[in-house]
Amino acid sequence: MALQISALFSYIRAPLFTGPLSRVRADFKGAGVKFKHILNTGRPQFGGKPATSPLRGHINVALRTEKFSTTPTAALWKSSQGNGSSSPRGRRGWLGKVALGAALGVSTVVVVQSLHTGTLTAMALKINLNSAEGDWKETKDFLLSQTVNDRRQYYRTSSYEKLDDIPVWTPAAGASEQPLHPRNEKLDHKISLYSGDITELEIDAIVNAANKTLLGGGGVDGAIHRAAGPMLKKECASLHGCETGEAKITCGYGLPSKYVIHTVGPIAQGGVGEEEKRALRSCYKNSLETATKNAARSVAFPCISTGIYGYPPEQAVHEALATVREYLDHHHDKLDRVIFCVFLPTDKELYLQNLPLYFPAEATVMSKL
Ligand code: AR6
Repeated sequence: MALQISALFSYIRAPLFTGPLSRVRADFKGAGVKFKHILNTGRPQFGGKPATSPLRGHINVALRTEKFSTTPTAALWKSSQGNGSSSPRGRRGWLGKVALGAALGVSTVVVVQSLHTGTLTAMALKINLNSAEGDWKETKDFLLSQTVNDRRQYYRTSSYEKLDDIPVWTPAAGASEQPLHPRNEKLDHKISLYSGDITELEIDAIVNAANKTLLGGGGVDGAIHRAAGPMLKKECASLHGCETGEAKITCGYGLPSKYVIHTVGPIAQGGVGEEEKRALRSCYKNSLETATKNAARSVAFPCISTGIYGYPPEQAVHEALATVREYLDHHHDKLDRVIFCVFLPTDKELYLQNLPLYFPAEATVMSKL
């Protein structure tokens, strides 16, 4: 018992309902009703709503408030008493521990979750995603070994979007412009257009529009690093940078996304030539290849290079859509979903206009009558 209590003390530092575990999120999907109930304690919210202004490239994700000042220390608890909870004694033990947890300022959710198979006896690993201390490799191995459900307690974002809740884009028949690619029905249900903050997507991999250092920056890069926490920069530092058009993968750490694929878009402030076009296409292709090599089946892209790097978005959209289309034609069995994540209303419009050219609906047969 002494060990149990000391384990509890060393495990729990955060007061009741703070830290990432403060979020008790219940998604009830049944009878067509969905509740997303988030218990929060008034800690600063992680903004991330898409900008409504058409201003480009200077989305001040950096202004979004820093968050999660508490230190969540996670642990793996091992059961030593089998499933003692089914006996009356076990049930008393449970209740006692839940009460003890509450008295100690421990989230009841944590206690119940930790004790569901028996008594606390050991801490196998401490995870602190708010600190740069600690071994990123161990942290990564631990997080990647978790199920999505188990990983949720480590998210540092204030909310997350499940893959199943991200609508699939369906082409409307009768597009006014002639498609640039033939229809491929194997690609139905594989494309989404998501308007919002990429850091909130609970998918296999999100793509980061990074710079060659891979050590963070502004725009979407800054947002991803802030949301993932300092371990991401530690792993990035081990990668020794990335060339334009290349892609490298890391763990997502405090992000709902399992992986981050970092790619470096071309700087196009001096205009777009063949070299910039090729580099932008390489970003998309290499990111998709990196995803499939790592068995990531759902991938989200921001509009690479179209912010700080100045690539005209009305040109970039074609490179993005053409490359994804070509890749999916050859590898549709390796990917379940490719999500184009737009942050600006103007980008959403561009994608809505151009998606039917690359992912057309079945041709409508015109009646002769
Ligand atoms: N979620 C989704 N998209 C976003 C988000 C977000 N949270 N925040 C911005 N965007 P940019 P770049 C969109 O400037 O042009 C960094 O400093 C934004 O609206 O982030 O490739 C790097 O370190 C735009 O559509 O990336 C590099 O130095 C898109 O993300 C440099 O910027 C890309 O804009 C890279 O510049």
